[in-house]
Amino acid sequence: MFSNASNFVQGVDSAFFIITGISVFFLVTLTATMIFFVVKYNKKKGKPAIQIKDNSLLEITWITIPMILVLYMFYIGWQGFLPMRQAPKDAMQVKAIGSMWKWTFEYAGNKQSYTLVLPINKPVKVNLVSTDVLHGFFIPAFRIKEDVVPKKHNYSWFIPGQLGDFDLFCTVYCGVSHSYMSAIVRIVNQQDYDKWIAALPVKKANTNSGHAVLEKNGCIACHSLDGSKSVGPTFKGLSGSKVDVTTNGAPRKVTADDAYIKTSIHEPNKDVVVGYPQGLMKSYKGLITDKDIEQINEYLKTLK
Ligand code: HEC
Ligand SMILES: [Cu+2]
Repeated sequence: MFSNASNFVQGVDSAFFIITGISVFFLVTLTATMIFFVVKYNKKKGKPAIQIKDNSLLEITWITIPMILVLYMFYIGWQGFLPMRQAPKDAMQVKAIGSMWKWTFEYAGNKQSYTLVLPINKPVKVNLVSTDVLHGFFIPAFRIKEDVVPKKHNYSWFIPGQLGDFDLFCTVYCGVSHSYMSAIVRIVNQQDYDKWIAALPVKKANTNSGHAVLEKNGCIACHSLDGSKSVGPTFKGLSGSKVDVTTNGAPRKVTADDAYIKTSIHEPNKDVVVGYPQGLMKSYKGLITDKDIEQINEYLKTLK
């Protein structure tokens, strides 16, 4: 249907090239005229300078022409932009969740993926959700860029027009590992898509309330539950274990009991786990209730 990677490529590119063309035209002609005048009316040639007053025709011209040009630039930009905010009602719906520092995509039927796989030539509406801070949903090849704002429902939509893998980036500096916050958008045939989505496992709902607290507060973005090393130490086996920490610059060993975990949440920089940087985790004091911390502790005890 389209020879472009998405239905927005043409509108964005023509606005870009026309505005660049007008800018280059003025840069070249104004610079050339300036150089020409500097030479032609050079003081050394002995022509005296004269004062020119009021020239209505000239003034009207230099107001009208730039105004038309600027309005024209606005018009073509607006034309490229308008369709981006009018998602078709029958578009397929996907949720893109931005969190420090990864993208997660949720499909109908509670299926979840870290690659955004989509069928070609089918309109898709991507609902943008952030679990923590401001992120930016950017697919350069599709000419799509939209803010992902916490507590606000934003969206983007497009029709993929080319098979293949495309880059998706976060454009908003969202913390230390912002540069790792990228994902792949994979455009496939309808049959391949149907096969892929059928094989994608349904996300098991974890009904544990402690787990819900960790998820709601974005802790899982930095702490894994399965033993793998992430931005912060894993939660697996943490409860009751011996942890090497640095307190006020001095190394010591502590037991990860309920009190230690509470302190780690309230004052993460007090006991810094060896091998991890200080200052990465913010204090959750006043953000998480004592009751929630109790639930976290109960849950961590189950992660053996
Ligand atoms: C931005 C990443 C990040 C987020 C989000 C984060 N943490 Fe951390 N956390 C760290 C890092 C890095 C450390 C290790 C350095 C330190 O001790 O300060 C750590 C240490 C800890 C420790 C001590 C772990 C150990 O092995 O001794 C606990 C407990 C903890 N975090 C709980 C939480 C909880 C609960 C949340 C959510 C409310 C959370 N963290 C959110 C990065 C994060
Ligand atoms: Cu981000």
